[in-house]
Amino acid sequence: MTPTSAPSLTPPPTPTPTQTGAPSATATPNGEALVGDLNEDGATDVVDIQLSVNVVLGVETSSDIVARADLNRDGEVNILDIQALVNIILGV
Ligand SMILES: [Ca+2]
Ligand SMILES: [Ca+2]
Repeated sequence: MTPTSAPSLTPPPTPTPTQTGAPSATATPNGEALVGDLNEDGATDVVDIQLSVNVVLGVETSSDIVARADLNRDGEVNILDIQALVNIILGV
């Protein structure tokens, strides 16, 4: 009962994680969402401006609406986003 070969402790080949697929930050789940359509009623209009104002004032706290209200995607909703929304509605 003498072992002829010592157990080899060679580690298994380590898989190198190659995450080459960069996540696209601008991708929307469905391409139907209108930019600035905060209440998702299919139109970007004065109602959405009101919602945007409410978000800035802290009255509207729905996470979905707050996320959509950040039109320039800088992480906060402020007058710049309202201005961008107005420009969209005016077609500027
Ligand atoms: Ca709307
Ligand atoms: Ca913003």
